[in-house]
Amino acid sequence: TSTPKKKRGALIAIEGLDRAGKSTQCQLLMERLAERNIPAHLQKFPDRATPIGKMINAYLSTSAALEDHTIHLLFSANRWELSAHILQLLNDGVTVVLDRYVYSGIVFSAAKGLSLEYCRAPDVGLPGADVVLFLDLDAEVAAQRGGFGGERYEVQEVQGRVRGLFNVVGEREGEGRWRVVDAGGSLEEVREVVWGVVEKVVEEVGGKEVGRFE
Ligand code: ADP
Ligand code: FDM
Ligand code: MG
Repeated sequence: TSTPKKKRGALIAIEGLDRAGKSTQCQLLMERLAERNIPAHLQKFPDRATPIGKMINAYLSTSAALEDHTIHLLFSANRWELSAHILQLLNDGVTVVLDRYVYSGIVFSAAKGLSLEYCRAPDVGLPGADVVLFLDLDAEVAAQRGGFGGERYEVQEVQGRVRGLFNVVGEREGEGRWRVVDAGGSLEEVREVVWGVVEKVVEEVGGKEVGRFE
């Protein structure tokens, strides 16, 4: 007799506008997963620690200028360079929580005028998120959460276009995968909505293979 196959981990993407509470909710989710003894790993994108990530950081902090396609491909390359590690974790039964993923990659570049079709192409084939929690927040409420930090896309005009594009991208993903979460509630309210979704997904992915972004 063979030992039962170990359940794989879930790939959970947290997306949303600036200051929607993504990083806060990722942290709260990691705590909840630990409480439930569910092994989990947090991966932030961009990962600014790698050599490619350092180039991205220079671009975002506006100390370097890069042509639009060039920086788009670097963001995607930053995901690809970590993809084997993410797959390994998932197959080892570790749930991976992503603070931004391909969806941010698509919409921020598309907001500059690159086509959606072009923007999604380099990410096709990456490990596919089992669920995307889109933290949706009114721009005015976001503005009340503190001023912009001065990074490249932290201007109202870009954020407005990005919000519309996130909705277009979400429609393509469909309601099964793309879950819109009202991010205007308290930390605890948002946390409980997020957990309600994640708990089920972690339970359900067990037997399924990791998908691919397409
Ligand atoms: P993001 O990673 O999406 O940019 P953060 O998690 O860094 O957002 O949160 C941005 C700011 O808003 C932080 O000061 C954080 O404490 C605050 N914040 C996060 N979630 C909420 C919430 N539900 N209600 C009020 N303030 C929040
Ligand atoms: N961003 C992030 C992109 O333009 N493309 C991407 O692929 C990713 C992952 O980088 F302005 C943008 C979105 C945001 C910035 O900010 C990252 P944070 O505060 O590190 O999430
Ligand atoms: Mg953040």
